[in-house]
Amino acid sequence: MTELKETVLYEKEGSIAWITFNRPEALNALNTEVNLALVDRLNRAEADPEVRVIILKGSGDRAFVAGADIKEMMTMSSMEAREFAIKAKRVTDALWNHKKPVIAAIQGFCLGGGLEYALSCDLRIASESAKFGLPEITLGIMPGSGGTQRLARLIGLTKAKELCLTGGMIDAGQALTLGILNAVCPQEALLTQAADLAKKIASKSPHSVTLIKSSINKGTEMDLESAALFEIDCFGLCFSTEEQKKGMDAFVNKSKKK
Ligand code: CO8
Repeated sequence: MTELKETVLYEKEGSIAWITFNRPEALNALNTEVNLALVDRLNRAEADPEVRVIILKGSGDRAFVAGADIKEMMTMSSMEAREFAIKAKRVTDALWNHKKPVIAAIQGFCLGGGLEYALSCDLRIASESAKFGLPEITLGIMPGSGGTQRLARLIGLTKAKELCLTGGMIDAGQALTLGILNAVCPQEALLTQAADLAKKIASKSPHSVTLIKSSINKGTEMDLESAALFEIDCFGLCFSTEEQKKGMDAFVNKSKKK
């Protein structure tokens, strides 16, 4: 249990939960222990009503995550590799379906499983030094944690295929242009910029935030008609909240005072 605590750190600062991959000696490579610990930390953030936004980052300044742990995967049988990827899917599901938005703050290498986890977050900010890629093909394997799916859905088939089939890396500027990133900033500003974004979101209605995330993530997986109806249900639900009453009351009463 002590081990689990060390490979993924959890710190709460006001409304922000900072979750940190903590294997800098292995460029924060994802092994089974990290995957289990990460789900544990995400569950903890979900259960804490004070936490409104999560920021995911890597320790050290060389990597967010340089991929799944190749040393652990090297001797896996086919069935073990499948099991490993199923455990990783629990992480991407936990990020994607989390009630609270998750921001990936990325410095250095963001490769393979690291990029796949970042793609399962809601927003991504990177330092100018960040490097992105899906190098699995150079190891004789392929992305197994949503890389061929989430990346293609996010940036389109053409560039997603290029990245998956060449295994090449792109820099932060290219990732921004492709729509993988929300913003790029100098390394020293990365955590402050991520925290500022988190605070901006944390100042908004938590129910609206959850419903918007859910409407976008679930709706974009449906046909347009079903998605529009799902959005309508989410919209209606907003009217059951205190924030709707307060928000509209503040607007109307302010207008009356003018
Ligand atoms: N796995 C295990 N160890 C790693 C990994 C990794 N992915 N990446 C780096 N390390 C270790 C190195 O072995 C080294 O350790 P040691 O000092 O004990 O030899 C240490 O980190 C530092 O790395 P380097 O010495 O290699 O540093 P360099 O600056 O020379 O190179 C690179 C940096 C280019 C990032 C290089 O380390 C590299 O190419 N790493 C591998 C990148 C890669 O191929 N990633 C994809 C892995 S496969 C994958 O992610 C599949 C996901 C499938 C779904 C499952 C998700 C959990």
